[in-house]
Amino acid sequence: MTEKDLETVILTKDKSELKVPPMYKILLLNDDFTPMDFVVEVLKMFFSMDQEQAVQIMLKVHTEGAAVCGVYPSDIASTKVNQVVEFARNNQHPLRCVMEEN
Ligand code: TYC
Repeated sequence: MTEKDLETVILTKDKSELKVPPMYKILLLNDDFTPMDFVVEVLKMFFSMDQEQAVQIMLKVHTEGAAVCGVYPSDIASTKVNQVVEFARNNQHPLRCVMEEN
């Protein structure tokens, strides 16, 4: 048996590797111009909601000013925000979508 065989290898993880990644809420914000049906389609397309859920969240935004439509890690959240805003602008709607740390 060599000395190497007797060595005890201790694997440690850096503290940063153990932390859960920060999560971000995505919020839709109300405006006076984006059609309700368009917002419902956005919620179904980008946040995998069914018709009923999407209508509920859209109405919450419409009456309260904003609502959370999902919670994701940073890179997924920023990709979704960009996709939603690009889709809205391509359809000439001023819909606002933002992310904030949970
Ligand atoms: N307030 C808009 C209207 O009356 C509807 C709307 C809902 C707009 C949600 C944006 O994020 C929004 N047509």
